[in-house]
Amino acid sequence: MKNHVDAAFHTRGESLYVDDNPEPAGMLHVAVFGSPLAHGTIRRLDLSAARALPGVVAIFTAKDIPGQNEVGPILKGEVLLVEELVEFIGQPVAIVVAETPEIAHFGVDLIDIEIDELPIVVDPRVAHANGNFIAPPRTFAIGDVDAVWRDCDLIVEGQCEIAGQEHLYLETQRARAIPTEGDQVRCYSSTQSPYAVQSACARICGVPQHKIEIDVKRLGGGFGGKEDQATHWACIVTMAARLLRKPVQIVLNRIDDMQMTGKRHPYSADFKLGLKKDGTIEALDFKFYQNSGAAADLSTAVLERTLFHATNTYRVPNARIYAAACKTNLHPHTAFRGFGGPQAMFVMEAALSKAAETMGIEREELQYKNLISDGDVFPFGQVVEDCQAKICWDDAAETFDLAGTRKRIEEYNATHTATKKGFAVMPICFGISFTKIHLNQASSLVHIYTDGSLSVSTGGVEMGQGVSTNMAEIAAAELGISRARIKVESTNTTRIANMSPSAASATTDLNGNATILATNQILTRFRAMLAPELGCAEDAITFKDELVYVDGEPTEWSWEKVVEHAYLNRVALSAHAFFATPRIHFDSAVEKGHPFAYHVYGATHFEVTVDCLRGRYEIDAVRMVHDLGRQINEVVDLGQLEGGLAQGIGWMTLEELAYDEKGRLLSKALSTYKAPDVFSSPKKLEVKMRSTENPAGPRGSKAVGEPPIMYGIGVYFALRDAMRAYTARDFPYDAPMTPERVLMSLHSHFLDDPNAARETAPAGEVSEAVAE
Ligand code: MTE
Ligand code: LUZ
Ligand code: MOS
Repeated sequence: MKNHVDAAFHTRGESLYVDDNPEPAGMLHVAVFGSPLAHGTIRRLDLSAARALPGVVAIFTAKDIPGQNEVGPILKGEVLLVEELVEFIGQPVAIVVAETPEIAHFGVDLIDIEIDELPIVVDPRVAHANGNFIAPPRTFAIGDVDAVWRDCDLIVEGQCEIAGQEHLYLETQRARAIPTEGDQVRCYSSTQSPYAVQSACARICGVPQHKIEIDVKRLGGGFGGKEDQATHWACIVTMAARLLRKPVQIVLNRIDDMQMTGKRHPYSADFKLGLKKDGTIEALDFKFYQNSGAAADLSTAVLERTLFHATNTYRVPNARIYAAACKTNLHPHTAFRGFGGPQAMFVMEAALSKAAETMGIEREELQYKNLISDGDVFPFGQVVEDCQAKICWDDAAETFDLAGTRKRIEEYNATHTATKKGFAVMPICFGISFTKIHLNQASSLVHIYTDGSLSVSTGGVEMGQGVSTNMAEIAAAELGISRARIKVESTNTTRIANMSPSAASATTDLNGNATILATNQILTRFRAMLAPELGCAEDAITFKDELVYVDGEPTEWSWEKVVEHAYLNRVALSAHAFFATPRIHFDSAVEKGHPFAYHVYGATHFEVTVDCLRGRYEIDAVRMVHDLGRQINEVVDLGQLEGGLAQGIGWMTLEELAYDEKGRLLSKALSTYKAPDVFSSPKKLEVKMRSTENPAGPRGSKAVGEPPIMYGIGVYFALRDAMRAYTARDFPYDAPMTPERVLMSLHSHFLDDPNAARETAPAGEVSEAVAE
């Protein structure tokens, strides 16, 4: 197996990030003054004390913006710096530029503000009742929901509260801007979206886009948090660099980063699910209340993916899915791995769970019975093709002995009263393609130098997910040469124009396909050049193992000889190519279409043990079968599967964003926000990577970035399964299932009725749990 191309640099600490390059002379530093209140109008802003601080070079507010004060990625109306109205705590109001970061932060502390407070809304249902939307709500529908309820043998209803999630990229938001000639600026940004940064910087500075160059070598993690929300910081330093004619850098500290930037959207949801006696799903009616935060950001696109994934991997002939982006006074929530899909799938799994509990059967019986297959239709009109849902489920059931596991757990639970084991299967089905159709485009620029080494530039941003490794693998395989010959360049707006964000798990698909087109242009030229030399037809020539083959027979033409020959004969050694995903379309007037190039599938088993007296639990085992198409690099894929799983488990079990009613984030440091670590990882992890051919992916591969996070939902239902083995009580479908929530779910009724405790927890059980 071959490593990630950055592996050696990373392990030696030699990888360079934005602020690791040597500081340009005279570089200045920025700290941001954010609103102390969540909603109100600024009455007075006093910058005089900060201005007087030695070492403070300038303070800028909205008035100083040379161009337009506008950074909205989809909908307009999102300001970079507050003009009068503040809408969330931490919203940037003024920027202090100083000789050192410390002085800049001192300067921020000296700013005085008075705000006339307005009513603060933090609950999406309240915003919904007030009609406070980011955009008009949307509904996806199929069949006739209202007509079929009467045919259902069982109808279950419920409500879910699903928490958000902090991205917690190791590298906080940062950018460095360097003025070049005239009013031009080069900006190094930790962004997933160099073109979004370029266009926003140009708008803020009031200059044409070609005056702004954005360069991105790599990110210390993005996870969606830098798909759009890296833009603001890059704009701030680019504007300051242009105004002051000096290099300017910003590096957010962790607390500012957590307070000022948005997270995974919390959702509140209502579900109603109708089934036949045999467990077949007849109908569902879901309502999603997305907590969008104070600005649109990407919320409408995230909401769209919630609508697309509400039925997860199940056949639902009659469905009505309503979703509203509700405006609240929290930081604008944004892209996060899965992009609204995970929240939707959680609700579907909760509805199935409630149905199974009501019917007195295992959840997996209902799941399996309703898995989609070829020819079924998603509520948005796309017909299921090349379906791997049952294949993955059956593979996991057999490989990991589903029946045996259930039996083992039943036996354990029959002989233990205070600790209980639980089990759940989490099947996933995730659509690949940006749901905004126009974003499904990419380009690639390939240069071959005369020594046979290559430089590959694409719009793909390396954020740890391995896109540079994949680009190198793809180019090497297409040209039939060693990966060692290839260098994948930084992502730069002067080499690749108008690139889409590196997101939607589609980066390798889009940029890999563009790279294949570029390398094929070069190979076509080589064939035309070599055919007369070799006295053969062009299509008899192939390239493999750094050699030219004719009709499958090796020749004496090595890669280096071909390249040198091309150069001397004035054959172009560079190519630029463009790729646009074929076939996809969507009509939002009727909410139907074929938005996804294909789907990714898998099924994962979770086995947990819960200490039902203390609320603590352990994840005994996670066993995954995941569908990857023809793999490009197994190490990269495994890293994505394990990393996504861990992140999903964290979201569902530990990570709790606490806000007060004033919209203040209480958990804004790693001392109060618990992230998953080696202790919360499953004690046993088995991963089976399924390799099949995917005609829609580059070299037959499938995207892998986001889907595995959704497996994490399984741990929630495994915990619930264990808790239900302890008590037949019902408890809400709210996430995350922290140990505290386990404890309170099992025992909080004792607070109302202390006698209940004695009835349900005999002395013997207590000593058993304490002994363990
Ligand atoms: N893996 C690492 N190590 N770091 C990241 O920031 N982001 C995730 C996923 N895996 C991320 C990651 C998200 S949100 C997405 S959309 C994809 O990677 C983006 O990359 P891809 O399109 O190449 O899969
Ligand atoms: N970003 C985006 C995404 O702009 N559109 C999408 O469909 C998407 N999907 C997943 C993650 N990011
Ligand atoms: Mo990922 S949420 O598409 O950056």
